[in-house]
Amino acid sequence: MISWFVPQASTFAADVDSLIFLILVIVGAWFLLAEAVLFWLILRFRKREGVRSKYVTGDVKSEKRWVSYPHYAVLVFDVVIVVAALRVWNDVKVTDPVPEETVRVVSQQWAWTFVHAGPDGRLDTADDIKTVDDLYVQQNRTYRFELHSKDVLHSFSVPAFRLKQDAVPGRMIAGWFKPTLAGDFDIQCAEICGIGHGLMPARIHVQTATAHQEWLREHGVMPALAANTGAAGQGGAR
Ligand SMILES: [Cu+2]
Repeated sequence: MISWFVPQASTFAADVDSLIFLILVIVGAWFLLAEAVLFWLILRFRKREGVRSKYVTGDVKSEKRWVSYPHYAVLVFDVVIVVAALRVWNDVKVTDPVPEETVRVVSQQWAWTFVHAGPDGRLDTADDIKTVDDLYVQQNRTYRFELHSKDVLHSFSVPAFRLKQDAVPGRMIAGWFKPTLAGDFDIQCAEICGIGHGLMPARIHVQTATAHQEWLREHGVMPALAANTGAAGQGGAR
């Protein structure tokens, strides 16, 4: 249902959506039932001529059941939600797949800098490609990201991937994603980070293998050339 509004563009997007849908169904069903009972009671026991209201203390067992039985049912459904949530958590946060490439994501007030590994596939080498506010990745490739912040708390959020990770100054936080859908998707900061917080949108460009190779050829500096010219990852890649 969420995919009507935001496409599912990563391997775990559908799992996150299913979890949210499960919670919606369980919580929604209980909400509707509770409201129906509430309104039925209001109408059934409304004010009537000659009928005095009763003071119910709720300490009789037959009355307490109205609280305890629904409570037990809520606990059972809580367990269902926790088990489903832990399965998704385990897949997304605990068992990281082996990455095919690593990108560095650096947040600051108020922009995103991305460091691509370049043609050699390794970070911190002469052929790294730096871009600002545009992240280029290849479809169906597993990426590890290393998230940093230069100043305050930010949050790296890619709604189409169902991915959100806080960036904490002084720490490197790693995560992963595998884009499944080619296209351009929003990146937004999801943590209030100052007056320009709303002004730090970025884009992630998920490219097909051919298009991504083309992009690398256009922007990547071959290591040998970079060593000669000292042009390591300099500009031109926006
Ligand atoms: Cu921010």
